[in-house]
Amino acid sequence: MRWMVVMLCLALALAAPLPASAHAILVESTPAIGATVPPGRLDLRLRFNSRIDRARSRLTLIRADHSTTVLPISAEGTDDLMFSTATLTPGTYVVRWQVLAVDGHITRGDVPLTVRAGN
Ligand SMILES: [Cu+2]
Repeated sequence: MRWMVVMLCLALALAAPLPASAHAILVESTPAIGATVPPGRLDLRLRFNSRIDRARSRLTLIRADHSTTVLPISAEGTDDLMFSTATLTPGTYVVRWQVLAVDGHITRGDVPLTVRAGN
């Protein structure tokens, strides 16, 4: 009986998922990375592979002259999403995301965008 318990524990341990690399990776961006978009209001949507702590995450808009603006992160949607909006004039931009995943790891990355009239 005792042996059975040991075997069962071992089986469960082997079946358990690996100690997750659950830190957040960007899986979808709207607009897409490198996209060209028309000037005006931009609706930004970033989707990650895991839940994130939006209160401790950050979106920063970086302009070609290196000036930056912190973008507001909307509270709508599920915890794996970040929504924001910005009003953009023609030029090149980078949206830099930094997120805290539920596993406590911070990840960051860039979504470069070009804003151009009359695409
Ligand atoms: Cu992690």
